[in-house]
Amino acid sequence: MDDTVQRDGQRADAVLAAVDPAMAQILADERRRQTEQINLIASENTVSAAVLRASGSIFTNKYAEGYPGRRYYAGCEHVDRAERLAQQRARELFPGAEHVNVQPHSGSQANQAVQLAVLEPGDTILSMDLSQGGHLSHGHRLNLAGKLYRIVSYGVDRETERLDYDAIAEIARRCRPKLIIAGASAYSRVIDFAAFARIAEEVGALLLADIAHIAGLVATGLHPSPLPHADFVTTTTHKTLRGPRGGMILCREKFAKAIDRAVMPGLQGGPLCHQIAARAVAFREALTESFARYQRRIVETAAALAAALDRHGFRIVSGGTDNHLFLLDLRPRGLTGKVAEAALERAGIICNKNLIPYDPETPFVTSGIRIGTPTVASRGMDVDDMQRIADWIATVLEAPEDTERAERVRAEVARFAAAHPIAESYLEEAPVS
Ligand code: DSN
Repeated sequence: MDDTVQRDGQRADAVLAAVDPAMAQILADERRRQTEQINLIASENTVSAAVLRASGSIFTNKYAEGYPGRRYYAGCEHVDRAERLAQQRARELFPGAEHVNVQPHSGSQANQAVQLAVLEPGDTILSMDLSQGGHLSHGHRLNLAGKLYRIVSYGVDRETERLDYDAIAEIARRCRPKLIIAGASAYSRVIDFAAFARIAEEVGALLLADIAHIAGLVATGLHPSPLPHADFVTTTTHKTLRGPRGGMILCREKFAKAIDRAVMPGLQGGPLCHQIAARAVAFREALTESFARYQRRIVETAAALAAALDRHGFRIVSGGTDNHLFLLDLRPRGLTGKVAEAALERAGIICNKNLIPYDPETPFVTSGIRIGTPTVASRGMDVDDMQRIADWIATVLEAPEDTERAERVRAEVARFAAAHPIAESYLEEAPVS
């Protein structure tokens, strides 16, 4: 990393420590936690110093309700440039996107905006059930979507634990949805967006593809793109895409006005200009060969970790993974996700308890854990390292209440993690654009 960047960072840390020592300590502790632990949360990642810098930039001072060239505030000339840059790079990353809105504060708000743009209260949404791998904002009963719309759910096949497109088509014919949502937070297999589009066309529904989890894979061709097929594509920018926290919508031109209105003033006021700037930086990084190599490493390490855990006798839901994540079914071990998550955390291995398909447990207990490799791949851990991580997981889950064992593993994990520092830069060569 450039010395100037390092000095700037140290100066900013010193200023924070002088103004607010309590918060400076909390941030230092969190930095140490992230450095010493192995993070297997499928939806998290570690951003570059450049993304972090833009995210914590002077744009946090600016109000910019509206869109580039059409703001409700003066002084927006530089915000306009930043937002246009983010839009232009998003179009390059996802060819075929006719319109881009980079303002949603989150993936949930991106999904809400699509719903607000094209649905009336009471309209029917067909989406994947949260308990089968879907997302809250696709229509959970306690989410706004579940309160405003009639939600009909699809899930995975009980035997294969994969999407069954004939079964989904049958449900669609019966419920005649106005919107079908394809996309998941805990599904380890390829999603056939073309099949979803055929179903949507047959029943006269619009199609929303939520690619929050797999956006990096889609951008680099490792997962089929929904773009020729879906009317709307939503994503977060902080998962496999490795940007700052936030959301984004891509859509057909004919929906551009409705989407922009739904985001602002429909759901939000001022955009988070600093996060839009950071998104632009992340998109620039994502347009490189090194990012494509990184995405390949995510997929390869996920497959290697699943295979190594399988060799330890764990049951992998659906038998494996095609993407960045997979679910372990802990019922054969007599464990719950809650117990496993806590035991692994004591050993410095961070993952989240997760419902598995047809789970008999509640969402707060669960029968599974979700494991993903975006962060470990960012830290340069490779396929060979996955055997070691699987061995640690197996050791801990053999005796989840054994705190001495957890302590021993924790020390080994911390040494290993420290040897794979969180990178300051991911650019191994010049961006392609
Ligand atoms: N909560 C996110 C996840 O962990 O998958 C989805 O928004």
